[in-house]
Amino acid sequence: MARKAPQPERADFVVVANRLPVDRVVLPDGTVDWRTSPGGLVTALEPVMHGQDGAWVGWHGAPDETLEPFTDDGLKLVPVPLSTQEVEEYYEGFSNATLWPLYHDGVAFPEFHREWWDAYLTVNRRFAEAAAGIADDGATVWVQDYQLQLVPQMLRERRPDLRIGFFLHIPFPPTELFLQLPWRREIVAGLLGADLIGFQLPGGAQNFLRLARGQLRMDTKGDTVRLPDGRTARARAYPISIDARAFEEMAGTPEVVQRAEQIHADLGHPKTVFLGVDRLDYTKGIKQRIRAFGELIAEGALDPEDAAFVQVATPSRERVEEYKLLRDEIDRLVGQINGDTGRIGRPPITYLHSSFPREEMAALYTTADIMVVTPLRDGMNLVAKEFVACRRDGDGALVLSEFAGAAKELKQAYLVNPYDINGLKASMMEAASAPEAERKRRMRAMRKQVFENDIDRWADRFLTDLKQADPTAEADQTG
Ligand code: ADQ
Repeated sequence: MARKAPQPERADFVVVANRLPVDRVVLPDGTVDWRTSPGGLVTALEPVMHGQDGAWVGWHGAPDETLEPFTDDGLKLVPVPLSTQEVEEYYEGFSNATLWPLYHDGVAFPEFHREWWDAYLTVNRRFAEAAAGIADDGATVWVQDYQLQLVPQMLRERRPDLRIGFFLHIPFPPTELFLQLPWRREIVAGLLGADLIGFQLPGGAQNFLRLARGQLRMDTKGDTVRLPDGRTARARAYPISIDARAFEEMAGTPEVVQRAEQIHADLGHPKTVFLGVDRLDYTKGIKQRIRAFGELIAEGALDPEDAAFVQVATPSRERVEEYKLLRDEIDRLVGQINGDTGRIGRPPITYLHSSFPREEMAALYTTADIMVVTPLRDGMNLVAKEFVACRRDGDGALVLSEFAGAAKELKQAYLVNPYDINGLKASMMEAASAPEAERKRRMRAMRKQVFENDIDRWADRFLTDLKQADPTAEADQTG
């Protein structure tokens, strides 16, 4: 159980993210406790956070509630309060109905509302103040993701002594799209408050540098922006990854191996199991892949006796309109395909709208013959890497969208354009009929990539560069 202490001291290393890495749980006796939510970022930063005085600034997940900072398992946690209206306007509104669709190539229509922007400003300021309050003299602060793009500048104004890094987990869009944003200059200036701005891919960094030049008339040279106050900021790519060894180990435990066999038996031992795993999000191309599979069944290219598709979709952002619509559309599509082509005890698609423990995910990855990852646009896509890490048998094929950041690394996947349904169908069939030696050759290369470039390497590369970004740096932030 977590140990707690009141009011934490100041910290040398501070992470600022929309959410704290803990979830509140109510114990059987009614007392409230906090449990670390399992996520790649928390795992990656744990050694850094515990190796020195680490703190994490973020919302604790419940609106209209102000909590005092507390310590959980040696980690200082600084909860930032959000009102119900701020959750609607800053989080569901500006973050998830303006920035999220705009940054994902406009695959849904971004909405622009001035009140949402005002809330984004207010909440970013609150996060910056919380970070300024907990960071020790000369500390390193690492700000995460699209919800907090103004924090670097706001923090720099309050605390010029800090070394500030920023990492964007989602794509940074082409300038033509970004320029639609009425507050485009403010966002670029907000990010330029950081010493180092990290993107998933070099293309994102280049888009950003072009905007710094074009919108704010900054001097840039290579990946470096020279600011009027004499500072420099660098924009570079740091493709994120997973704790590959932890996934591999988990997949090898007797419980997971047995569970994988059970899932296969429950599906009726089909010859080919296709798998999709995503947050239920319109950027993930879930409809496209289900439609492709449905057509392959309807045309007789695949037989429901031999082939099954398992689609797991975690409920996500359920109060945002686009997500409600998407859920209905997928319900309808799956129902239609199963209704039209299924037989008793053999629905071609098993659709699960829920979240599962990591062990269950590892069992699913182990059961699958073909993992189908078809986002229309995705910063990276960790599911693809988790699948690869779990394949201790060196077998299994990955069908991967060329519009996922992961496609730049997992080049031996069956790369597809998810808008091209015929192409997607052809690639799914090619993967399903590939000889074992071919599948294993591809998987070997992908496993090498994922294991050599794991989450520790990602954090280490970013923090090493951040340390160099400030010539006055002394502290060792890499652990
Ligand atoms: P996401 O859009 O959430 O992340 P992704 O990278 O695939 O996408 O990560 C999803 C995570 O959720 C994975 O770890 C996966 O195992 C887990 N998950 C999915 N469905 C689940 C289920 N039903 N039950 C339990 N767990 C489930 C954003 C960006 C990505 C980027 C990451 C990290 O959109 O492009 O890769 O951040 O930077």
